[in-house]
Amino acid sequence: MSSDKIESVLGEKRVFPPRPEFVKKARLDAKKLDALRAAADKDHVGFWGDQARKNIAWQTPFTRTLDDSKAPNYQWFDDGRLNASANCLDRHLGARGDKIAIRFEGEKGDARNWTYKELHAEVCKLANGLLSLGITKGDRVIIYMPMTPEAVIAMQACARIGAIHSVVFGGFSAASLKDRIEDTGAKLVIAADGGNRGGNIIDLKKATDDALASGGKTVEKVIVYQRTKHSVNWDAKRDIWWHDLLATQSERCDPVWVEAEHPLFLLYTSGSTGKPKGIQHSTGGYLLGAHVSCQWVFDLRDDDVFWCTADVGWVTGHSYVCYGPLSNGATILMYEGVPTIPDAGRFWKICQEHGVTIFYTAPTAIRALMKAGDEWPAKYDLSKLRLLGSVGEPINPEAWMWYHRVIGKEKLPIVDTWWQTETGAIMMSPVPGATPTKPGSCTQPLPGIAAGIVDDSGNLIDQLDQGGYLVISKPWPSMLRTIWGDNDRYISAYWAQFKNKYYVAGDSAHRDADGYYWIMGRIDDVLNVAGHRLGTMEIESALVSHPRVAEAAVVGRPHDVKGESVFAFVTCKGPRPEGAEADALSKELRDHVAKEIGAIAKPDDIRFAENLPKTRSGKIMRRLLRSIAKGEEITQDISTLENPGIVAQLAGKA
Ligand code: 6R9
Repeated sequence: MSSDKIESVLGEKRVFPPRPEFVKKARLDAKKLDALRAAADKDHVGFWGDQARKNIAWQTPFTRTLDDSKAPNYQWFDDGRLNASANCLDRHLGARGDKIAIRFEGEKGDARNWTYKELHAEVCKLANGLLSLGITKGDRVIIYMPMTPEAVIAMQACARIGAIHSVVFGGFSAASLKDRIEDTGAKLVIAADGGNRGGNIIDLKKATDDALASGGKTVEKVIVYQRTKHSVNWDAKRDIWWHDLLATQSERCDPVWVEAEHPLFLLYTSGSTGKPKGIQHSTGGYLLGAHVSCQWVFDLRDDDVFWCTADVGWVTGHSYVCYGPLSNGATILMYEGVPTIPDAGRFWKICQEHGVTIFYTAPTAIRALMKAGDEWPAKYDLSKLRLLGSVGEPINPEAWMWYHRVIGKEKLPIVDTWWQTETGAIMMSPVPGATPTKPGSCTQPLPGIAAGIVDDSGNLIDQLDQGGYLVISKPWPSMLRTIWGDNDRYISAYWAQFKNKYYVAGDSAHRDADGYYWIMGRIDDVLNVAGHRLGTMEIESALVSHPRVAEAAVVGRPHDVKGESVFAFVTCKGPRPEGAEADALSKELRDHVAKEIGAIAKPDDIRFAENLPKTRSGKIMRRLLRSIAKGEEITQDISTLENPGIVAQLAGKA
């Protein structure tokens, strides 16, 4: 975290109280929110038990709310049974069967709506198709799809039969896909031929073929949804067209009732060490978190059109495209492509044409749209919007104010929501009818979320404006249950630092005089590039797997749109490349990282040096590299460096 960033948010004094027009109709006003908080403070477990009974349709009601006997492997509602897909679909068929569940628009402008009845029928057909291929409860299924309704249908179909889905973001490479297939031991991949993005076809089928050619031997079948209709290779023994499979299936498929703790999905995310971790979420607790946070944070109501722009490959797409809004019977909008096709007005045009009322996106998108100019939103009627949201990284006050002024016309509440893949649902956020907002602060924890800030020794910090580790001190229903196949890593990554007393989020934060939280960013070696989490180690290993690379160190560099960009320092086997050779190798290494991980991880800058700056004990001095990447004058003490002469070379001055 740079000191100038801390300065800029500490200096932020503007406060925006909820507007009376909003409060009047809001699900929660300050009084109701206080009552929820008081109930949770009085009886944390009882509070969540009540919420679970009130909000979730149980096939078998639970009698035990929290089992903490194996802490920190907490279990919630564990003797209850339910089905996530029945909660998202079947329970709306009576009152909302003909209501639109999904409004879809493709990048090329094609559009289609799905009612709850239609969505239910399609999910049942696919679920029956999965059963016909021998997929049953507990089997893992990889989903590798573009942002079309079929991605949601695939997730719901897995949930319906108790199969555990793991969605892999379509921007990840074949190599990343293969790693995830192997770690989950998936039997089946549901892919598409391709998706439309940025005017190009993303060839998902080819990536799937490549992944399976190099490994992933547990996969028996690949279901291919035909989207782009480009020609693809076909393995008749393994591949099945989605439309062929569904053609003969019944529109009825009874949900498989699963225990509340049955894993609903695995989702891979980057940590500070090693390969991405398979975050395991439960069915009951997860669904409860996604469900109630939609009501509390988004004030979600029956006549809303809710657009969360996240891809279903990220947790935000799981909780706020798929499970949260659908379990509430809302209408969601899904858009396949990028915000700039055919021009920078696309998002605003979609808002106008589909009557979007709630818009939830990431600061990186807000900054990009802000940069494109105020004339784009000015062209469209945004008067249906009533609530704006932000997620994925700290939103800088400048971007917040633009969002407020230009999109919100100084009237709409903005909810800056802090949470993580691991937390399953929003943890801290303003409640729009109750919480005054401050640009750059995610304000306060939601009811039933016990957040705190601790120092290096694990003592809670009460003083204001003193930064520390952001922790959660009580279990909550939508928390991750473990890391798939590696419970030791679950404990060491999230709990061990303070002797299993706190969940350690990996972010630093401080609190102001009103008890508002200000997230300062990651304290581990995780970068946040355009809202995507990337481990520096992952990118370093990708670089080192190239034959010319001897050693690599990756750091983040502040970037005005992406938040952070990837900056790599590389030493080569043989002489240090210079001039045209260095340029050619840079390009090759960037492509290599795209192949190993995905285009989102490509370094923006690569600098070659004969050596990396190391302490005498052999540790790479990342702090120094971060300063160099920023182009700062080096004022740090480099006397402990083994090779001080290297600094000029790293800085590009020798
Ligand atoms: C939901 C999601 C989690 C990390 C998290 C933090 C950063 C997310 C934020 C935020 C400040 C916010 N983050 N929301 N930082 N303010 N409103 O993004 O999950 O991809 O797992 O990333 O993102 O650093 O630790 P995930």
